[in-house]
Amino acid sequence: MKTVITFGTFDVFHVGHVNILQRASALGDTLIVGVSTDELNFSKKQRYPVYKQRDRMKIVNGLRYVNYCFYEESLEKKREYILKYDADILVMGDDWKGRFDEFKDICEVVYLERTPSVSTTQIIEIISSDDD
Ligand code: C2G
Repeated sequence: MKTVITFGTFDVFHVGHVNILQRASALGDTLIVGVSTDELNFSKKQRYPVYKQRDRMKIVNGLRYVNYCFYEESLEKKREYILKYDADILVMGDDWKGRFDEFKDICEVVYLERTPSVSTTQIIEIISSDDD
């Protein structure tokens, strides 16, 4: 039995998010997802997500590919989370390529190709430009 773990904000949930979760789940038997907290996001991007963490978690948790979700409270805790959930494979989109190679001593690290032409930032820009 293989456990896969992945992390993300999953704000303004879109097809790129579904694709990576679907492909991550296909690599193992159980998919565990760390959903970034609102505070973690603020510290990373200097803005709060559009959707609050509770709603982002509910959306991700509602997908049939996802077995379990938890809040990712700090980027520095990745090793702790991987060990806690006994993950065999860490999956991230290739925008993070190389950034998590340090965990290769405790699990397999796989970077999957991002879905082209869709991003939360781009959706926010389209919606806000419609308001003008
Ligand atoms: N993603 C993708 N294709 C897109 C957009 C996103 O494959 N068009 C992937 C990203 O590569 C990531 C996941 O979807 O693996 C979640 O993306 P984000 O919500 O943007 O996550 P991010 O803010 O990068 O948070 O600890 C790491 C962070 O929590 C990751």
